[in-house]
Amino acid sequence: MLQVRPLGEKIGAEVSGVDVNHLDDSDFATIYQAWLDHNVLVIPAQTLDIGTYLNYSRRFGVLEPHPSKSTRHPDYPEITLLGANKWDADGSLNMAIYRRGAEGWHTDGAYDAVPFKATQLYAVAIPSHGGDTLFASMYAAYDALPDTLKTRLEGRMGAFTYGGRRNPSVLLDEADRDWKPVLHPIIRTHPETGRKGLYFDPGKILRIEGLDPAESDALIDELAERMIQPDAQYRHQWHVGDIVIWDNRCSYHLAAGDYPPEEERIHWRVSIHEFDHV
Ligand SMILES: O=C(O)CCC(=O)C(=O)O
Ligand SMILES: [Fe+2]
Repeated sequence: MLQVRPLGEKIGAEVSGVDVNHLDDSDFATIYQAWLDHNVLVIPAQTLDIGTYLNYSRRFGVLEPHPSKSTRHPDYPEITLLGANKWDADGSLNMAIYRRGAEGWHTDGAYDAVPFKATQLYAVAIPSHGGDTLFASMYAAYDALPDTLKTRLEGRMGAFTYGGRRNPSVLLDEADRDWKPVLHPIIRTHPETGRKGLYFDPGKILRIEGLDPAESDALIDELAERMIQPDAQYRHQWHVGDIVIWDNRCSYHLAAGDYPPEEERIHWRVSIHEFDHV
């Protein structure tokens, strides 16, 4: 019997009693609603091959290959391999691969005109310790903003790009590094739940439109301090066979980036867009 158990007070839930290879529409609808309600959904102990994983992922939306071409699966471009090929030819640890997602709290896809709705990971190999993923709620970040800041941000757009104010990411091919900034409202209404969240990513935002550069930088620093609410976090400790899906429209996440590098930590990762994405 399918059961949904909340993991944190304001974020995270675990689904048990299912095999995602054999899910009828009604059970999938329960899973989808639980995901909307809890932002991050964990389904442990699943046995999948790439084909069945892709089929299950497509029930959430349209899969698109990640812009980082070098980390795509060679035969399945929609799959990004996390943690694969982390040793460079000279034997040194490639930090961009080992610490992917660990440089700061972020939301995936803010560099796209329409950010992808979800990211889903399936755990293929997990180290003996370390390597957790942390999640936090954008709804809670918005709710906790002082009213003066809510008013100041209402209607303001942020300009986002891959790599943000730092140098372009080394995970991109040279030819893909000239990224055109896109605009998103900083206070974003979730298209399915109708709830407001603080849509923000300190590593991808370039500026807040309409402010002078110093004011924009100061506000970005202030928002970075306000993203994470202690009572609206969930920390996932991985096991092989876990599927975890998060909603990039209402949550932030961070890879702990601290596992023993000589051990394997491999995930199959997919980016999931809205069904009407073109
Ligand atoms: O490896 C992880 O724990 C998460 C990495 C990440 O940020 C991502 O896949 O978007
Ligand atoms: Fe990420």
